[in-house]
Amino acid sequence: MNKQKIFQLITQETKRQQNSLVMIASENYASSNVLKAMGTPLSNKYSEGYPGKRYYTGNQFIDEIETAAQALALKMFGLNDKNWHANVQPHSGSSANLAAYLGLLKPGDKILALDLGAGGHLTHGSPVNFSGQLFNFVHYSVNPRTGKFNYQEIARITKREKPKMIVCGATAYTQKINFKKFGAIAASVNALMLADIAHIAGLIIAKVHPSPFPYADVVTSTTHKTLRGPRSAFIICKKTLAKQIDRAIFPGLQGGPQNHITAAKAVCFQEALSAKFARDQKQTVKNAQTLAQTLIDQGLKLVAESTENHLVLIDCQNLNLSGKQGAELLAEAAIYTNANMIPFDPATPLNPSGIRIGTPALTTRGLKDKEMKQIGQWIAQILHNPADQKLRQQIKQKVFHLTKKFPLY
Ligand code: DSN
Repeated sequence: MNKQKIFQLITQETKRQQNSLVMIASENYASSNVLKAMGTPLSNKYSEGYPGKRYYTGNQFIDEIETAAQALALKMFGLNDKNWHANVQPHSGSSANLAAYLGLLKPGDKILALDLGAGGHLTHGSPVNFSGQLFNFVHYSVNPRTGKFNYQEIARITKREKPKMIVCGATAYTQKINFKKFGAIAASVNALMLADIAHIAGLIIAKVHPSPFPYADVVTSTTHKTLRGPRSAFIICKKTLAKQIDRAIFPGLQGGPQNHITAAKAVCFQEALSAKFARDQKQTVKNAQTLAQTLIDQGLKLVAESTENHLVLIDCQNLNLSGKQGAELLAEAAIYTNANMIPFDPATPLNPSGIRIGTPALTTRGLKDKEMKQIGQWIAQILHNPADQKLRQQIKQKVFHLTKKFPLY
């Protein structure tokens, strides 16, 4: 395939994003300035090490950029650099989590985390992931009746298992996480607490979700979900753990940092301090709640029957289709979501019973309650009428008209 074809495909993908409803809960649109920072000659530079301690010369400007990104990372969460430390070099949420485990624990140590099927992440101890292969993970789940955390039960499991670390954070949990309670549970057995806030970082910064600070010892996050930055990650830890975390990232897991991405993170962190960002995060939750209510009104069943954050999880078990079939039908109408496990799912991860739907990307584009109601009705119509291909084509046309009103870039 030649270069021209690659650029053609980039244009086609950009158009797909423009002409469709991006409702994958972990996706968002980075700003033009974030994209601009990524496409710069900073990508050419090697900078193994940390600001002021590099293995290559010529890093005077890179040092300034990385130091600014570290300071902004702390500022977003209202933290000072006397007690807290930011490492902005992790390439992904997965490497951030692995660095936290490898930096603070020994292979084989016991870690308590949320079960993948109940909304946890692969790096929270799945047996097919390095986390599950290197560490002794035990899991908590949600209450089967409510779909929500039962903190007393988590405390009971903690007392029984005595883990060295507790991980709180999720990829498909629709309720607020009580980090204060998790902190007390971890302290009761002297365990470290890791908060993986990849999905909810933006909501926390805007104060529409409780903060994991000061309860967590270490916090990991991606930068491209509600936070709306480049595809990457960061770690914030207590200052006392800084050396262990820094060493785990470099030279432990990674080589040279991606300096163009570090610059894009600094731009994104600056944007996250704006009043507009905070307004958008509030609207993201409001949009998810409007969407949830519309879906319920249209006869669909939601896990936990509500949402308190940016996503809803449809339980397809009473419909005549699996979550995967449902997500594929929605995609035919240019509504992009993903099939997802629901708690205690009797189906398999490849063909699970749930559909996860998020509002961050559409909120960034400016869609509000009125549009959410309309989209909720389209989603319900499609899921209630899986045999009606004409309906999906009609809705696709309507989606196209709607998206034209909310241009990208
Ligand atoms: N893939 C991300 C998500 O969709 O939640 C988590 O890594």
